[in-house]
Amino acid sequence: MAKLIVGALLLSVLTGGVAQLDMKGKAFIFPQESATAYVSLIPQVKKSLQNFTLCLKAFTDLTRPYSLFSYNTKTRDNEILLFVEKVGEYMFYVGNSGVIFKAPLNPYAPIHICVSWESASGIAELWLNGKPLGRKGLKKGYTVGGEAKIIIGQEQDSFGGRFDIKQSFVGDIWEVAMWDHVVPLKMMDDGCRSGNLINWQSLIFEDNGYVVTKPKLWD
Ligand SMILES: *[C@@H]1O[C@H](CO)[C@@H](O)[C@H](O)[C@H]1NC(C)=O
Ligand SMILES: [Ca+2]
Repeated sequence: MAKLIVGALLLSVLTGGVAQLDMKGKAFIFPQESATAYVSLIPQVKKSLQNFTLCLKAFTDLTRPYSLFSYNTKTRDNEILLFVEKVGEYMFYVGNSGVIFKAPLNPYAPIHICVSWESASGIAELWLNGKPLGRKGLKKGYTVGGEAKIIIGQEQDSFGGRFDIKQSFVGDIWEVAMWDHVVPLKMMDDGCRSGNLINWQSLIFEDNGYVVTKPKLWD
């Protein structure tokens, strides 16, 4: 009985709207264009990063620019940002510098996107749907700050705010995972849920505005 109660407590709200949940099989839906709907993801460990890997799955039919993942620190905008400029053009920012990866056009299909970055070489590698889109270099020698606001659904132009409705995400996002090291993306076919910074199966988050959680529609 005691164990059951502790389990139930862990699954419920922790503090101030922050929840920790196993999101396996579920997705966040951002059902309407807005400048107010977003999910704030809280990492399992707060630390600065010399290397990282980030994966997520998403579906949208937007053709305008939108943000997939926005990580800002107090002092730097776009510390980590995954942004779609237009259909098939993925912008990846570290320390407010960006590189672009161009994908074969396949609009209106769900995507599985993974990106890694290594400070020592500055090499960023981006994979889409299990296929590499190449490697580019940025911010060699840089360290990503650890005191961050991590937001999906909106693009931050300040620390946790200044959203632009015209960069908001409309659609589904699921299986977000983040690691504090470079994970070989070749192996990322299905192991996309248990990052040591963001773990979809033990997700610490706070949703704001019109965000709905439902069973995922796609693998
Ligand atoms: C980052 O990766 C490099 C290898 O590219 C490694 O030498 C270094 O120790 C890593 N840094 C951290 C903080 O894990
Ligand atoms: Ca920004």
